[in-house]
Amino acid sequence: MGNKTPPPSPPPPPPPSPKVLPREWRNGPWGKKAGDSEFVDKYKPYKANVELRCMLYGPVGAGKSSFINSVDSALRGKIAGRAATEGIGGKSITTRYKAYKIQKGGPGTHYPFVFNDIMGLEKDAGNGACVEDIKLAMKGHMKDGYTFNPSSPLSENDQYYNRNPSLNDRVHVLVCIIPGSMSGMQDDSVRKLREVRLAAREMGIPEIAILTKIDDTCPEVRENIRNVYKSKYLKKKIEEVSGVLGFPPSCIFPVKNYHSELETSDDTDTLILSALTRIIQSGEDFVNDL
Ligand SMILES: Nc1nc2c(ncn2[C@@H]2O[C@H](COP(=O)(O)OP(=O)(O)O)[C@@H](O)[C@H]2O)c(=O)[nH]1
Ligand SMILES: [Mg+2]
Repeated sequence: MGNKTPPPSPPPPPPPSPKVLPREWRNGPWGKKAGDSEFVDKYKPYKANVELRCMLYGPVGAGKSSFINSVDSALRGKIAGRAATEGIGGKSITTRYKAYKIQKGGPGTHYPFVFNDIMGLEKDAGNGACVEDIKLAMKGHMKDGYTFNPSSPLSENDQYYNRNPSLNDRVHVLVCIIPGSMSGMQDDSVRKLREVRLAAREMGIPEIAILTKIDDTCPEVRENIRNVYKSKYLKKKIEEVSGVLGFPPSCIFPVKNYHSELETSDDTDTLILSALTRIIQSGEDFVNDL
C-alpha cells in the first residue's frame, strides 16, 4: 500500500573536466555565422579597383593552404580542395607567389579579396622565402607567378618585379598562420616571423594571427569545438603566442581548418568566418587610411 518506491533520481551531472573552464574566457562567436557570412557576401571595397590583398605567412605545414580551402569551404558550403596542402616532410610545396580568389555565385565571379600564399618558413634558415622577398611582396613589387629562390631575393631586373605597384598590388593585411603546436617552432622561425611582423608594422599593414590545428593539439576541442574558448590549454597557448610573437591576444583567432572532413559544419564555419570578417575589416581600414 504505502510501499511506493521513490522515483529514481536523475544521475548527477558529470564533474567538469579539469582541462575545461566552466565559462568561456573570451566570448566565442557562436550564433554569429549568419551575420558574418552576410558581411562577407555584401563586402565591397570602398575604394574602386581595389581587391583586398591578404598575405598568409607562417611555418611550413602550419595550415596556410588549408586556411584558404577552409574559407572557400565555409563560404560556399562545400569542402574545397583547391590550394594544394602539404603531405609529409618539412618542405614547402608552395614555391610560387600565387593569388587565390574565391568564386562567388556563378563561374567567373569572385569575392573582392585575394589570398596570397607565400612559400613557408622552413626549418633550416637556407630554405623558404627570404624576409627581403616578403617585404617586396608586401610593397607590391612581386608579380603573381614568381618562383621563390631561397638563396636570393627578387631583383629589380626580374620580369616578375613590378616597378610601379598600385594600391591594388600592395598587401593590405598580413595573416600569420601559427600551428597550435607552436612550441615545436625553432628559434629561427620565430626570428623570421618577428622580422616580417616588424616590417609589416613599419609599413602600417595590420596583422592578425590564426592559430590552427586546435583540434590536433587539444583533445577537448577535438571532442567539441565549442570548447575552444574554455580550454585551459588553448588559453595558455594564445598567451604564449602573444608573448613570443608579440600579437595582442585579441588579434589571435583560433581556427580549425577543414582537413579531412567531407562536409562543412556550422561551428567550424563560425570560427573561420569570424576570423575572415576581422581580416576584411582590418584590411579595409588600412586601404581607406592610405
Ligand atoms: N588536424 C588538423 N590538421 C590540419 C589543420 N590545418 C591543416 N592541417 C593539416 O596540416 C597539414 C599541412 O597543412 P597545409 O595547409 O598544407 O600547410 P601550409 O604548408 O601552411 O600550406 C595538412 O596535412 C593539413 O591537412 C587543422 O586545423 N587541423
Ligand atoms: Mg601551402
